[in-house]
Amino acid sequence: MSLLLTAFEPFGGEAVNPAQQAVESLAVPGVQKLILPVEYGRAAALAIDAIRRLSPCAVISVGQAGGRSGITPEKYAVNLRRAKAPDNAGRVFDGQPIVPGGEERLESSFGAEKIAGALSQSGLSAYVSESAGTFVCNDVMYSVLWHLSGSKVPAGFIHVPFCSAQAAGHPGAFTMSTEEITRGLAIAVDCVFALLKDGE
Ligand code: PCA
Repeated sequence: MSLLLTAFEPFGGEAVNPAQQAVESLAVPGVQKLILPVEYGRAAALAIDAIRRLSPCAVISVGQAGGRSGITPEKYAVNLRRAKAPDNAGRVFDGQPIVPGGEERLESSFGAEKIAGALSQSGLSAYVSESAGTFVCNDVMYSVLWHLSGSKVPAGFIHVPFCSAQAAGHPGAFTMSTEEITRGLAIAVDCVFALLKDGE
């Protein structure tokens, strides 16, 4: 059984998505990768399809949150779609639920604190985030946690900051090299494998 690691295509006019670049360059055994479109509903459906098909031992989804000053494992997803920016299919939501009647908030189950701690210890800027936003990343995080609720499969979301290649377009913003982000994801994957081992 392998761990499912998802990331996203570029969005918001950016040429790259460092989440995609880091996931694609990560070379660790036991990981299956999936790059998702930045589209409400469709991204989540593709992730859930992959979960049904692959029965992964754990799921980590990764996306970009430009402006963050480190790698941020997310603690909560909320049952809400709301963003001024359109998704890559041109759709805008202004306050609709992801799962009508679903719980308001779901908590990640992949050990956000442990991951942030391990990242910091390795010298990477990292902290736990309490909000994954209300755009497509939150949509995937909420939908995957909802799908897996009641199962023993740990899941969660990690937002990564701008990468160095995006620095010119965002003067003054915090950036990390793609290599550092990739190293961070390798650490996160290790933490989740350790969590699974502890639970055996
Ligand atoms: N970040 C966006 C969607 C895709 C991505 O990488 C978000 O934070 O919702």
